[in-house]
Amino acid sequence: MYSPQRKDFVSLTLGEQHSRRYTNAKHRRQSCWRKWKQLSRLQRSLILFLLAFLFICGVLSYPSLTEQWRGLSDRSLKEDWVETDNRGLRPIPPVFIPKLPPGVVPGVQDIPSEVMPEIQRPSIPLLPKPPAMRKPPSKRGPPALQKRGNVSDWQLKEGEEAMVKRDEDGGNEAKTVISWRGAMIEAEQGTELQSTAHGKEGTEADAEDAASLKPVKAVDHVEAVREAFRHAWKGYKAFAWGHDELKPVSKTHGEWFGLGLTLIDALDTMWILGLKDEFAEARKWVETELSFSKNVDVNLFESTIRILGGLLSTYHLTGDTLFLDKAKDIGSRLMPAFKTPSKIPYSDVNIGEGTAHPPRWTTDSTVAEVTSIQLEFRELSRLTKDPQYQNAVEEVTRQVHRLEGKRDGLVPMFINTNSGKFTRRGAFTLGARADSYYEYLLKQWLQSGKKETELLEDYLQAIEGVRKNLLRQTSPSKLTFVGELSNGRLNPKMDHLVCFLPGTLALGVHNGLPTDHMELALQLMETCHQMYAQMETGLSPEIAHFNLQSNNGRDIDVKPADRHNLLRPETVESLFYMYRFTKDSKYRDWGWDIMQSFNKYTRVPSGGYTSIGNVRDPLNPVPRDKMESFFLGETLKYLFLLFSDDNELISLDKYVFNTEAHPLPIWPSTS
Ligand code: DMJ
Repeated sequence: MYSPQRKDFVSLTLGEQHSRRYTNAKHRRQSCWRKWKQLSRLQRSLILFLLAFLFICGVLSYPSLTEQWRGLSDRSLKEDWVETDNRGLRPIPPVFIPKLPPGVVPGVQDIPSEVMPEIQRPSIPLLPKPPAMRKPPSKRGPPALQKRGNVSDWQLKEGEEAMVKRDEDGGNEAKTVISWRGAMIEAEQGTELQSTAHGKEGTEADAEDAASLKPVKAVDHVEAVREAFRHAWKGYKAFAWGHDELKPVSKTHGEWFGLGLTLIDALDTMWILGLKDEFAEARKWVETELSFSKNVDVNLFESTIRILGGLLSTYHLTGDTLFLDKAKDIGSRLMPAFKTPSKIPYSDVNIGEGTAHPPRWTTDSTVAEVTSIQLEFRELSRLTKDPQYQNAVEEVTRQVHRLEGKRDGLVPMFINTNSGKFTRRGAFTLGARADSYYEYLLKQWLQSGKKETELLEDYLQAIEGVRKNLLRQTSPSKLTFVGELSNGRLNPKMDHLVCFLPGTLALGVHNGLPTDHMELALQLMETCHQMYAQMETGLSPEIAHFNLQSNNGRDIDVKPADRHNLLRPETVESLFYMYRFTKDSKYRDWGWDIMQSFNKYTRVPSGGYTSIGNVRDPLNPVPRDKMESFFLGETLKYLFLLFSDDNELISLDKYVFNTEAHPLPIWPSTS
């Protein structure tokens, strides 16, 4: 019953619609034709003439029109590129852009702060137009195997650091090109064969800088380190003088404790490098400006190893009592940290108020932190003849020595300041939070003349604990590494921090410990070297993951979150020890490769060196705009000592380096 009706209804409706449309169109065509016919001959001729004229004009102007259209679409593409690849940063409106000298590519640091609105002051420079580019060459494998200078192959022009931002896993497909004026990217910017001056900003300072970057002979590596120090110091002096850290890309400073951390950390380095003028200026600042009478929270460990350690070592090297007085001042101000129920110190001290406290979220302290302040406080007691410092830190050593919860001499990472016991047991590492516990067992034993056998026993047991629980070899190349243990399961990852271990092991062997420690040191040194050599920038990541599967090709893998490099010293520190003890020149070669990579990927033209965010991308290493104080305190010092032929320069039979590379004397046997 219903079907025929529905069918009729539908076909009727469609027919109506179709016929109406058809009729209308036909009707319109008919009325146009009728109107045309109604026009006079003259009118029709005029219209035809006009149409013909318009057609000819159109044909003649076509090329220039298309040119404009092409220009328009190119511009919008470029604008899109700036929007998307600027990581959310908008281009500076033209009204804010000051006139720059010809040839200067504007970057963020070129824009005076008074005309730069806050919102437009990013830590990464603003991106100028993309250059025409060729597809970049594939860069895989150790830098030594790569053709040097291939950044320049497709660089736009001198003065512009053109880079291709590649996909996260290091693939080499070109996505975007960015021009970056942060850390140094110029081809062959290394100190070895420095043939071109950067000097892009055309300033006097840059001209000076270019002069200081004259070519150096490959053998003259100590001079190259001095030059690197001067360059870093130039940035610190210009933009961060008296502050904790230089932010070299944004040309400003960062504050941690507000105590001139970089300056103090660098004092003995300047002395060792023979940089007298720089040292004299810094000394003046310590004399006239440095005050610890400040209402400020400082971290006990960091201020002990960097400030107390730096002042004590500078006192020893120079004999200048100014530094001893300052050391006494900061040392006594740190003592409230030990006033805890267990005598295991709190992590933080207010050096102005004389109060101390743990972090807000826990009453735990870090094991490495409470066990790596002993060299400094013991030395302070020896110099001042006041036993309170030594007593406080040795109480911590005694407690940790007899504490339950170790695994074959390996310590957990946390200790509670109320109970004095290890907490969060079950995780064991030679990396962050435990590293310098092991280092200071050996070094305290050396400091006091190899008499404290309990320290030695703890050290030897811990190394056996490492062998038994943490040591593995990678596939396919059999690189030895120290993994981490978490509730009985081995995690095949190693912090760059662990690279202190080859040097410490070698130091032990030099002082009569088992020779198989040296075998382990040699193997671990090779692994730490590979952590640099296998990265595209020649710089190590913060953390490396190692391959244990026999079917997989790469020994070392780096997770995206671990790709940064903070200019850390541990590998060059170990290279220094290994070279001193073996005289094998390969350690110098490895150190030199690292030095060149620092110059190539982390050097900032206006002064200073910066941490970077991605060691796997030489085309965009991502400057993090921070020069850690240990770059001057440790990294450059160890590099200098590695290249120096003078074995008596900080003799390892007379000095023991604290964990921030500040040499403290080995006590004479009578003291
Ligand atoms: C330095 O402060 C010290 O070397 C410390 O022992 C570990 N961390 C940094 C360097 O990486």
